[in-house]
Amino acid sequence: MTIEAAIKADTVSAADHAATMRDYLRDGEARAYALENRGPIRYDASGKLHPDILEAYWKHGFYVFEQVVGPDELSELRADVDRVIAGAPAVPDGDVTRDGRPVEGREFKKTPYRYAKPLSDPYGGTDKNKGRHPVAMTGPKPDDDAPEWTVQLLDGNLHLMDSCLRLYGHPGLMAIAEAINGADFVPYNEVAFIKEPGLGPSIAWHQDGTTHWDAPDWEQGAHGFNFMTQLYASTPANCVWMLPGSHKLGKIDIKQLVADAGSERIDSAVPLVCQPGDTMVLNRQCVHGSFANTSPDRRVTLNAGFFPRKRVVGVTTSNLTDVVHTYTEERIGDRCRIIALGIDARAQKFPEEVRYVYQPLAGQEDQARWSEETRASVLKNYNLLDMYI
Ligand SMILES: O=C(O)CCC(=O)C(=O)O
Repeated sequence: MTIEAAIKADTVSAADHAATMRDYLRDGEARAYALENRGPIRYDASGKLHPDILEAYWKHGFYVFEQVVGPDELSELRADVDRVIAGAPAVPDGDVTRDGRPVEGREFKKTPYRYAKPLSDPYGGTDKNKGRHPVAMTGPKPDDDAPEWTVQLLDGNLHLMDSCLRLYGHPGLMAIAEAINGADFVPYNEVAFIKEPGLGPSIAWHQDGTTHWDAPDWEQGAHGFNFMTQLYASTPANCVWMLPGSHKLGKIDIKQLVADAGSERIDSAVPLVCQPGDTMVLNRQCVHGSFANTSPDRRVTLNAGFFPRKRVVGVTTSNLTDVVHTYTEERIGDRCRIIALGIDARAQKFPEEVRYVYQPLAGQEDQARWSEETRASVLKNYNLLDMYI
């Protein structure tokens, strides 16, 4: 059987999948580095994000900010992620961890853990996630010693991991959010994508955003963006891929892209290659996705999304589990307090940094001090107020 036939029959081995991807990965990486949309966070004379960066972001739909996270902070983030994964049930809804301890995270109303079968595609070709993943990716056969389930996502980074709350309030990242979405930017959600070597599932090609595609004032930034901070190297084989410029094109026929390419390796896409400690910004309207991780390298990506406030106020919509919400001023205000809490948590740990002033809550800093009291009263279960557009 040829590799392509085996892929169709879903009997391809992990090794053969990796071999089939090789040329596509190499060519895509060269295209990615040719785009000239990466470098450290830079500001103009007035302290705002440098306009050249914004221009490159809006042109391509993503930008890689290099070395946002230094070595000590990176170690803390990695240790926190490892601690949370070690406390996860060995199987979905199980009572014990992989090493037989009682599971952790039960104090949170929303389960922190999402699972997938190793190397599978949990969403492609299904109506999950509001049907936004129209085509299934190849699900290679994992090695015989693979576990039955792998943790693919952590939900609620900020109440699970103090290091993530501190990263959230990073002044450079806040300045980027302001430059892209306006000074009154509002949060989306914070999740961690986990792609273990030989286990990490695909996230089939999709565009995020569900509410504003047909709006008369739809534009390239209508559904906001995600920060994606990389705790390990984000390589062509394990990383998110995207189609440059696709955030400007409205809803795209992904089935057609795959048909044109003759495989899931769609033409002209680029891998979002990053070093550990880099944070990239990805426009949620871009076509993007990731392949089954048949590489030997782990990827852990901390997502934190933000929207322009005007795109959220008064919107009635359902979240990914189909519960309907209206984003009132009060609800948005409550969710935005987490931004202020993150800024304060960061300022306490890194007093030498210039703390970011979040304009909608300027002057109210005393009402969002980070403490054990606000951990319980403000942060815990904050993600029940996540907003989805
Ligand atoms: O990290 C990944 O593999 C997928 C991320 C993604 O699709 C998203 O954040 O929308």
